[in-house]
Amino acid sequence: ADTASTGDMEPSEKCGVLNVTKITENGKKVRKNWMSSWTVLQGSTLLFAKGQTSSSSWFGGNQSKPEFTVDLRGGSVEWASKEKSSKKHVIELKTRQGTELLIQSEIDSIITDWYKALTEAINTHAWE
Ligand code: I3S
Repeated sequence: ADTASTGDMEPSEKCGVLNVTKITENGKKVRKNWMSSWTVLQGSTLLFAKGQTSSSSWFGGNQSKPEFTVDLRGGSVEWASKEKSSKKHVIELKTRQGTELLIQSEIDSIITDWYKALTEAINTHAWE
């Protein structure tokens, strides 16, 4: 039974390592390129830093340049269909600007938490 819920307060910032690929950019299909990325959700901004796997190096270190930033306002998230990826636990994120990303983790609980956090961020910042 799922009784031991820990998250009573949702933090405004969330970070962790996820697998990510763009599939569409400005409305045009692009070739998949899955990569492991240090991922930060801060307010309505989702930020990916390619190849970063530790928070300490990302914030303080030499390769601190964000690789890619997504504006979540007006975007949407849903679980990706099997046609979008053969991988398990894949989120499809669409932005208002016409960029589509797939976000994945092998770990069920991690991707479920991200799904909740992204949905919440989109809902919270929808009308800004
Ligand atoms: O949707 P696709 O084209 O089947 O995606 C797969 C390919 O991008 C593949 O790379 P290349 O065909 O460019 O070598 C990737 O290695 C796969 O991971 C992609 O599919 P999944 O189902 O893993 O998202």
